[in-house]
Amino acid sequence: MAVTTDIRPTTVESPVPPQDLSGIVGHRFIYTYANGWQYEMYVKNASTIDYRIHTGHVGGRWVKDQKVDLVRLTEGVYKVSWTEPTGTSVSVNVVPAERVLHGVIFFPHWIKEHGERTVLFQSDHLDEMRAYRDAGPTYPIFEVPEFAHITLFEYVGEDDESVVAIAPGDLPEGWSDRTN
Ligand code: FER
Repeated sequence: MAVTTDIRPTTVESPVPPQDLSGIVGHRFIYTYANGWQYEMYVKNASTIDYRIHTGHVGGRWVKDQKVDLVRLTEGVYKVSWTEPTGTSVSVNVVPAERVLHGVIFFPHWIKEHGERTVLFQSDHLDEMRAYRDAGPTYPIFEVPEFAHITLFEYVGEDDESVVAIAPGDLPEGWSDRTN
């Protein structure tokens, strides 16, 4: 039986379980959270994502070259975590084989009040986002913990700048609704 024989508890001497990220690196996936928000993530390499937000509180926002912490927790279970220049923190657990994902978004209070300020191509507005972050208010944090269903999961290759290259609003009608 395939049980947990190769999963050893982590220790100070051996802190990280075996890491094989090939099941998520180089993949693009589109998913819809239970609250209806539709997102797209491209894991460009083991430390970088590009993404687009198709609908939701900050629908229309898109980002390239966000640095992330990516780990494999166990066979087929991945966790992607990062903090945005806006001050938003995100941690997403992804189980591709089950087409399931769970994300927790921690928005600073100013984004709850003024999400529209972040609806742009962030890479062209990094200093502006940091200025908003520093102006706040940060608290109370707006936490959004939601499951999502992965509607599309595909291998597109690593470090391909053409995968996420245009704004969500400039894609053909219905583009993000393609499933597999
Ligand atoms: C996600 C949840 C939130 C995600 C990105 C965010 C790419 C980004 C939030 C923000 O900065 O507005 O699943 O995946």
